[in-house]
Order: sequence, then C-alpha cells, then structure tokens
Amino acid sequence: MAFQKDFLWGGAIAANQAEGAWNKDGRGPAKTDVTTGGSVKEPRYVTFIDQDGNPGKVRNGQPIPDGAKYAVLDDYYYPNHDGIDFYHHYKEDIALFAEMGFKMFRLSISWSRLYPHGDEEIPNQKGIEFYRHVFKECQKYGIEPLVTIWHFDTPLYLEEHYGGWNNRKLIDFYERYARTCFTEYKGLVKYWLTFNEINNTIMMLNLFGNQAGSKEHQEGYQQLHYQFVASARAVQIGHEIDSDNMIGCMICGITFYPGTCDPRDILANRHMWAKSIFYCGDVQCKGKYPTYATRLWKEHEVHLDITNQDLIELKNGTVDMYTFSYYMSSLETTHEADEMVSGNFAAGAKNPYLQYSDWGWAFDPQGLRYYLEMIYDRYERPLMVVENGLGAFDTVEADGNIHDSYRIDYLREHIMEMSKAIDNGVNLIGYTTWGCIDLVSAGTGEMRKRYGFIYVDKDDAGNGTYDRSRKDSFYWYQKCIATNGEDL
Ligand code: P53
Repeated sequence: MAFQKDFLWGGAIAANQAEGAWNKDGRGPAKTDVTTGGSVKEPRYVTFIDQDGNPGKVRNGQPIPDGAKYAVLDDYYYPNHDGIDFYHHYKEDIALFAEMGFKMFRLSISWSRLYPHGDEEIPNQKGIEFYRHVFKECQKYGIEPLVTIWHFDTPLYLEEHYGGWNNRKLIDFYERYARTCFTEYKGLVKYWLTFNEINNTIMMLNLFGNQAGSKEHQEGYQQLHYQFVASARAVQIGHEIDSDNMIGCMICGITFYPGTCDPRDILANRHMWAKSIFYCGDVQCKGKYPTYATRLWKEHEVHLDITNQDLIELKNGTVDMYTFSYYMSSLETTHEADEMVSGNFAAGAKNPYLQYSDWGWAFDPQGLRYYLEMIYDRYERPLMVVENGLGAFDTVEADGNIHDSYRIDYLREHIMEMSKAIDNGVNLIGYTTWGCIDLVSAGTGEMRKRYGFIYVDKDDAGNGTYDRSRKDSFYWYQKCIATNGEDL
C-alpha cells in the first residue's frame, strides 16, 4: 500500500476566496477587495480613484498610477466581498468535510481580519475569535488544520501607506501577525505554511515579459527577499512557541519540460526550473541563496538590500516540510512554437501530447510524479501536495445532481501518480485538493470555474442562495479516503 496509514487526506481553501464578510467585525480591506470579477477572456481589474478624483482600473497584478488610491467603485462587482460566505457557513462546511473523511483542512488566515491596517500593536479580538471557532470545529471531527499565514492578501493599508512588500518594515508587521497566530492557536494548529506560492512574484515577471533592469524585476526580487526573511523569522518563532509545530514553505509547482531536444532548450528549461521553482525552495529549505542566484541577479540587473543579519535569519529559519500546488506542466523552448496556450502562469508553447482544460491548463498527472521525485531528491524532507484539482464548468441537473466525472478522472490520475512517487521513495505525507468547496477563482475571479466536491449556489454576478450540495466527486473522494487511496 503506497499511502502511509496516517496520510493526511483533505482539501484546501483561502480566506479571501471563501470567507466573504470582507468588512464585518472589524476586518480591514485587502487588495483582493478592490479586485473585480473577470473571466478567461476578460482580466480581473484593480480599481482606484486617481489624483483628480476620477475612477480608473488597471489589470490585476499591475501597479495603480502614482497618487491614486485603491477604491471600491459603484459600477463593478467584487466577488471576494461575499466569497462563498464561509464566514457564516463554516460549521456546515466543516461538517461536510468530515463526512468525506477529511484528515486535514487547509485554510488561510486573513491578515486584515487580525490586523485591519497591518501596523497595529493589538489585534482585532473578533478576528482572533473567528479562527478559534473554526479550529475548534475542526478539532471536533479530528481534522488537522493546515494554516496558511499569508495567501496573497496583504492588508491594503500596508500597500498604500508603506508600499507593501517593497518596504523592509513589512517583515516586522508580518512577524507580529505570525506570532499572534502561533500564540493564539497553540494546541489547536500544528501545521503551518508561511507564504502561499511565494514564487508567484517571479512567475509574474516571466508572464508580463518584463525586461532586465526593469522596476518590476528590481522590486520583485527585493519583495521576495523580505518575504524570505519574514518566513524564516516566522519559522523560528513558531518553533519557539511550540516545538511540535510543522512549518512549511509553499511553492507554485509547475513542471517544466524542454520544448525540443535542442540543447539550447534543455538548458533554457533547466534555467527555468532554477529561476521559477528552485530559487525559492532552495532559500527556504537550505537556508541560503543558491549558487546560481548571483547569475540571476546579474542577468536581471537587480541590486538587493540583503543584510548579514538577514542571512543569519535565513539560515536559522529553514522549513520543516516542502509543500506545493500542482495543476499543470509547461513547455520551455527557444524555438518558434506551432501553437501557444495561455493559462495563468503556464503561458507558452502547447504540448501536443497533453489535453488542456477550458482555462488552458495542461492535464499532466505524470508531471506531478516528476515534480515529487525531483523535489524529494533535492531536499529529502516531507512533502505535501497542498493544491491540485480541476477548475471546470459544472452543470446542475434537473434533479439537483452534479455529475462531475471529469473532476474524478483528473484527481484519480494525479493520486495514482502520487502513489507511484511514494513507491519510488518519496516521503509524501499529505494531499489537500484545491477548492474542496467551490470558491472564487484567484486568477479570473469567476465562480463558474469550480473545483469543489461541494457545489455552492452562487453565480458570477453574485446571485444565488449560497446553498451547498454534494457532487458525484464528493462520494468518490469519500471512498478514496476511506480506503486510503486504494479504491479510486
Ligand atoms: P485559479 C496561477 C497558477 C497556478 C496557481 O487558481 C495559482 C495561480 C494564481 O492564480 O494559484 C493557486 O483560482 C492559488 C489559489 C488559486 C488556485 O491556484 O486561478 O494558490 O489561490 O485559487 C487556482 O483557478
């Protein structure tokens, strides 16, 4: 049997995509609250009021103009404001997870629910209590929470008044926030992740094709450095507060392949891995910048503020486990591609051997095995796949059923490849599928891009009853967990 007896089967969500209640009980706004809905064709926008008082928008991920202020505007719908209202449905949702047999539930804490501005000394008690209730509910069913401390949602106030992660001060604010989490939830939470998909910053640089020497490169690498230090401090504090804590990094895992056997492609592919995947994992697992970092910085013409104390922090704050998301693979080539695809970060040449989802993501279960084996060889520490799943259109039949066999197929194939990686010696300890209950898409802001075993009655315009119902995949995953991955 491939999966260890206490294998952590479960599912994952994030605060800003699920909770809603964006301005309830003292919560402050986050960037995602000024981000509109979108679709696979129409990007999500970030809205603002400019210096002259005129409303405006930029593509999500791009900076707003100098002097502008983020703003919620009348003419737009902001899907994250309500999410799936997990804030008021958490008991019902956790009961459903328990019914599936979850051993682990991954969720994130909203920083601005605990610290509405981010720079306060004292946290918002109502925020603290909300998560305590959630964790106690998990405990009731013997479900281990896996808590992401930062899932893209830096308090908006910190973005506006401090320049967000461009500012070294953010390390201290994050540290205070993380300390509060470890202290308040000691005994309730043992598994933690410091930064969700920390390498996204670099992926984003690739995606927008920024030139070497650009402000984006300079800022991207600098922000990452501050996040590495913040993460390392959190690991140390987490261990001090409770030596039982298992604290991990979280990397956006994409398996890259060379597009041809041209040696130039082979090398380009290797360098893509180094830049996009290894750079972050190496710092967080090995506690120092890798040897190729100097080349990368030189190539991108970045000059970083790194102190000696920072280097000590990195060394002392290495993670206990490596966790990652995996959805797809991507081709790296120096040649002109016959056909291109574009899906979030995996823009590039189309792989003729693979099928693509409606959002352009390559279905590649073997890529997951490849990733697991590659990463385990490199770090030899426990691994968890903390996101994986298929974003798809679901149809509710007249009788209310949802026959999502495509989702079952996707998950089954990935689980089978995980079991082969385990047989190959990989120490994989957990698997939490993404969006175990439907939620707002991070990339496009849609509701109709659904990942869940549990359907939520809400559409892209925000209409619906928010009622929950079980899809076919619900019963399938229940069986998968009950047989520890044997009956797929
Ligand atoms: P959505 C890009 C590529 C791979 C994973 O994504 C990504 C992203 C960012 O959009 O993010 C993770 O919702 C992320 C989740 C997100 C999930 O993948 O665009 O950690 O917050 O929802 C799926 O379909």
